[in-house]
Amino acid sequence: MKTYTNVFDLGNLDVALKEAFEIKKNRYQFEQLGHHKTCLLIFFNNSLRTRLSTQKAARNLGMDVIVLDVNQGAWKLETERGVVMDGDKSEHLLEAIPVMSQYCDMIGVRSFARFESREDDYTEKILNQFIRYSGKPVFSMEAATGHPLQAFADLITIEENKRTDRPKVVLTWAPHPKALPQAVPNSFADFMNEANVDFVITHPKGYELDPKFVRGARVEYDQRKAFEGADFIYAKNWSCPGVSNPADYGKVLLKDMSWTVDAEHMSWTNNAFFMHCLPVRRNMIVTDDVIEAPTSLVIPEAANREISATVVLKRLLESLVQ
Ligand code: AN0
Ligand code: CP
Repeated sequence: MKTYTNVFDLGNLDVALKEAFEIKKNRYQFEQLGHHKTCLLIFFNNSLRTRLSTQKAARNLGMDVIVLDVNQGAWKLETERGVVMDGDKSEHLLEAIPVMSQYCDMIGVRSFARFESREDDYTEKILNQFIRYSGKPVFSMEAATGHPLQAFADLITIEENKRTDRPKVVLTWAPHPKALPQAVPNSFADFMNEANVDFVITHPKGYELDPKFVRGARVEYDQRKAFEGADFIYAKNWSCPGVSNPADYGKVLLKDMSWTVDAEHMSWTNNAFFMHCLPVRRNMIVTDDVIEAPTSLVIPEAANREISATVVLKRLLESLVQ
């Protein structure tokens, strides 16, 4: 595996899950693999879980880790080619990427959607420049349109907790005061569409996700109908993906609090587990009682971020020695 940006990079998901459970039994069993290798993690945006779990994963594999917060201490980076750089940006990404790649063997990139241009975000302009100009294995730590390390951890968590062979998994939109990316729901849909689950997406009209990720999934606009019989509720806010109206891309179209996941919502389900990638705004996305209930999986999900990252970084390391 040379890059990790979506579910298809993992190949067979059953094999990937098996590898994840083997690693979970002993997460240090491949610590020789990363000896004298360096993993560089580049953050254009904030992070708690990704920052910690990916460093832990790299160390499980015996790698050294360098973390760079681009906005704290590095030169301000220009990302557009052709710009006369007479403003506040001192360095261009086109030099910064090959320079950074001199000091490492693989690169993780966190670069959220900027909401300036739907096309730039949906063509993954920043992430693809890293893939093209670094000459090193590159993995997404949440880029503009996907968060595959999160979605893989979510799949592991569902596999560990499912009570039937083919559980019903519901991705539900929930309200949030700020415009958030579509990366998490996109990748969750990307993975659930390839997993052995009955997958349903529910959201208000106007919040349709990109067809590239929805594929054949059932979309149910009635949240109550969607929740009926659910085994897993996966809540997330996302801003308008601009599928039917590109002018609305990245906008908050509504903050309808009737979509907040509360005990009544959960009573419509098959005693479902509650999931969220975190960070979560309580009593916007989910009420205190639901996130604190024994059926809440938010902490095991976060714990599985170390496991998904260990599998992915191990496979990238293996690509170096081939
Ligand atoms: C980010 C998002 O919604 O994509 C990160 C989630 C892992 N969330 C926030 O910025 C609050
Ligand atoms: N879930 C997740 O990726 O969290 P962070 O933004 O804190 O890394």
